[in-house]
Formats: sequence, C-alpha cells, structure tokens
Amino acid sequence: MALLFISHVDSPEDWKRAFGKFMPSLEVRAWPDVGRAEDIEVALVWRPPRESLLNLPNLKLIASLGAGVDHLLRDTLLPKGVPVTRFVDDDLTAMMTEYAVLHVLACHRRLPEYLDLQRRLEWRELPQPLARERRVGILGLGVLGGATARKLAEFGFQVAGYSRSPRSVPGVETFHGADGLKRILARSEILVCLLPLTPETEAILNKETLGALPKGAALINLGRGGHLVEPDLAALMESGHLSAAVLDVFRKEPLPLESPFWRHPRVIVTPHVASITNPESGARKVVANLERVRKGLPPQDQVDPSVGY
Ligand code: NDP
Ligand code: OXD
Repeated sequence: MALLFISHVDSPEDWKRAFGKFMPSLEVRAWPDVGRAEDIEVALVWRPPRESLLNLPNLKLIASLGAGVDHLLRDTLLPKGVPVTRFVDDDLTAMMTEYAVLHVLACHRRLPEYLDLQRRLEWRELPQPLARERRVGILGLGVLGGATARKLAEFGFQVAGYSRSPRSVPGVETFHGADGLKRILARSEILVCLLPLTPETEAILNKETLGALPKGAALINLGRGGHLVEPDLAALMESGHLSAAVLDVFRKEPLPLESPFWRHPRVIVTPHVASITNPESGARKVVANLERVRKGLPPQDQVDPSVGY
C-alpha cells in the first residue's frame, strides 16, 4: 500500500527517508504522481489541491502536516467517512513555546522599540516594568497556547488565556466566551494569538479587538494570517495605540513585497517558522495512526471538521 504526500513547502525526500525508517513497506508517492489510485491508504498533506483527495477508494486516513487544519478543511473536498488528523507533537510544542517566549520577552523588554531607536541613532531609556507587573494574554489555550502560557507563568508574568470552553491552567487566569474576550483584551499588554483559524476566529484581530488592548500594547500573531485584519493593525501602529507587532503568519504567504510590514520599524516579520513539523516525529505519528485505523481503531489527534479544529 502507499502514502500520498502533498505539500508545496515540505520536501518529499525527507519524509520518504523518515517513513523508510518506521514503515519500510509503505511506498511514499509525491503529488501529482499518484500512480494506481487503489494503492493509496493514507494521505499526508499541506494545502492539498481541491479535488486531490477524492477518488482514492482505499483511503483510510488523512493526516495534516500541520497542527492547524484550516488549510485542509476550508478549500479541499474531503471524502466522507475518512478520519482527518492534525499534528500534535512534543517537538512542535517545544519549538512554538521557544518562539513565543522569545518574542514575549522581546516585547516585554521593548526590543522592537530599542531597535527603532538604534536605527535613528537615539540613546534613550524607556520605562521598564518587571515581569510580575506585565500582563500577557494568550488567545487559544490548547496544546500550543497552554504550553506557552505555562512557560510564561514561570517567568513571573501575569498570564491570562482565552479558549472556547472553560479551561484551567495552573498559574494562569482563564477566560472564555464573548465577555471573556473583552476582559482578556482589556488587560493584555502583550497579546499572543495561538488560535486555530475557523469561521468563528476569522478576522478576530481587528480594529475593535486590537483597539481594546491597553495603549502601547504589542501583538504577536502565531496562529494564522486570517486572524488578523492587516490594515487595522497598520492603522493602530500608525496612531501609536500599539507599540510593536511580531507576525509569523499572513493572509498571503510569502508576504507580498508591497506589504508595509516588511519595512515597518517596529514590526518583526518571520516566514511562518514559529514551529516546524519534524519528519522523524511526524512519520512516527502517521505510522502509529495508520496501524490504528488498519485495526479499526480511531486515530489519535482526530479533528472534528464541523468544529474546524
Ligand atoms: P488546539 O486545537 O490544541 O487549541 C486551540 C485552542 O483555541 C483551544 O484552547 C480552543 O478552545 C481555542 N479556540 C478555538 N476556537 C475558539 C474560539 N472561537 N474562541 C476562543 N477560543 C477558541 O490547537 P494548537 O494549540 O495545537 O494550535 C493552535 C494553532 O496554532 C493552529 O491551529 C495553527 O493555526 C497555529 N500554528 C502555527 C504555527 C506556526 O508556525 N506559526 C505552527 C503550529 C500551529 P477549547 O480549549 O475550548 O477547545
Ligand atoms: C502548523 C503550521 O499548523 O506550521 O503546524 O502552521
């Protein structure tokens, strides 16, 4: 049997090597070379073309190459009854917490503002609160947001988190629901977005919500570009309401050259690299799930397409 690999950003060769280690009998075929459609038992995908997963009569599992599945649930026609999994992995979580902590510390210590002062040859000290005086908010308290919140609480920050359903995280004040969103925004001097992109969270970072942050707040968007209304952020940076932004994800990737964020002195742009799926741990997960579905068991980390994450 065979695995169909579809991604325009990941190297099929790295994944072939990794599957060779964990399930040498599984042939890895890279899109568009599907070969005999009947052979395909599992598809491992990132932004697959709209109809690429149809007409595979023996498909038992669709595995997302990412933790987020918006790329799959929004634009792809999914065959009925085939489970869809997302990528949940300790290495992915560790990389994300590193990235989030790095940039929360940078915003806390006002690094984007100091870099701007450096460019202007200005030697000037800015007021600096202690970590225990700094209020950080995390939108999304799932695998990645929860781990990030816990790590930030260890630094002594006043951390709050926001989720769809009520959650409890030691050392973290938690909010949920529409009223909860207002309350977390009103208190967050540094806001980190680690939400999945769903119809409910599309454009959640807009002029009203970002405008509800305290003056001088910083935004760190690590979820998806679709969470942010980019012109609203640009306007709030321009007016001085927001002091800095770190953006790893964009509506259009690669970020178009005409985007004002490339050249903004207090915006840090990175090319969707906050956390990266590792082929070794990814292949191990896919193989374990394939073995489960072959036995008629549900795979781990299955998503509910009706909820969107
Ligand atoms: P999880 O599914 O584990 O967690 C999602 C969290 O968001 C949950 O706490 C969930 O609430 C909350 N949530 C979902 N919908 C809403 C809503 N409408 N209102 C409030 N809260 C909501 O996801 P992960 O933590 O694993 O990943 C989060 C996202 O991070 C991914 O979907 C992906 O977009 C992004 N990502 C980005 C990467 C990058 O490199 N930039 C790398 C990896 C992921 P509840 O707890 O109630 O279910
Ligand atoms: C993911 C991502 O969802 O890399 O894992 O964005």
